[in-house]
Amino acid sequence: MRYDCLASTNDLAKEMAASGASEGVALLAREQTAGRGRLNRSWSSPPGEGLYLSLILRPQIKVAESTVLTLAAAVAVAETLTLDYQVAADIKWPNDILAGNRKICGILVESSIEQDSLQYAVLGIGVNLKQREFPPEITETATSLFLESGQMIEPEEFLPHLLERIETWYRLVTSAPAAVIARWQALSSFARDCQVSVSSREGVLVGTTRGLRPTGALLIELEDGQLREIVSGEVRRVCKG
Ligand code: BT5
Repeated sequence: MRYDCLASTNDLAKEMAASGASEGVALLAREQTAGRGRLNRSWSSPPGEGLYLSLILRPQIKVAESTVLTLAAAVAVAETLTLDYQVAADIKWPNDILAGNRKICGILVESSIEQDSLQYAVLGIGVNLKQREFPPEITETATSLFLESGQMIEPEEFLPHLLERIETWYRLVTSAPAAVIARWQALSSFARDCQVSVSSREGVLVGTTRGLRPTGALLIELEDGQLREIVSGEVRRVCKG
């Protein structure tokens, strides 16, 4: 379903999912006036410049496995950029796609939980495609497909490539989650031996990444050798690992 302007494709997708919309419904907006990131941060969504997509999914997975869904989406976006558009993409745990060390895509998975399982998940993906410049607060940290490669790609042109790769990786979330984890680790320079700081509600941890757990949690080895599993938080590279 295509819309000219929505507040947030994720908001409408959640409403539709809650009223019974079936798996696979895709919402695309040319512009978002209240595009969202995690923790209600905003997602800059100027008209026609980026892809603003939400997919309604009904995966048969436990709540504890839902991080793998985010990782699968990140793999799909990174492969689309790298293999279909020759833009070297990196993945920062769990949900940022970077190009040239700047953010080119953000992913926001929002789920509705019933007992211990997911009733539905809305997979929201924002990809910067045609931007030549960004609002002041993100000029230093954001980039677009155009800025990285000189290619002016329309959202409608990018969409089928992305959907095909999402389909492939989404199937594996339930049938072979280990394959998703392995591919994510192969595509991310943050997966192993990378010195990072992780900020979360519990404070800031500094350590070295030691790969992902089967649930998608990030393993960090602290300076005293202790291993910690990170299930949510903001990861920053401390220096090149
Ligand atoms: C994300 O959150 O990266 C998830 C973004 C998901 C956006 C999609 S668009 C379709 C769907 N509908 C929605 O309403 N949302 C989804 P987070 O990790 O919290 O990062 C947010 C931060 O990224 C902001 O605080 C800014 O610093 C930065 N940012 C905002 N807009 C950006 C952009 N267009 N490009 C790069 N960085 C951006």
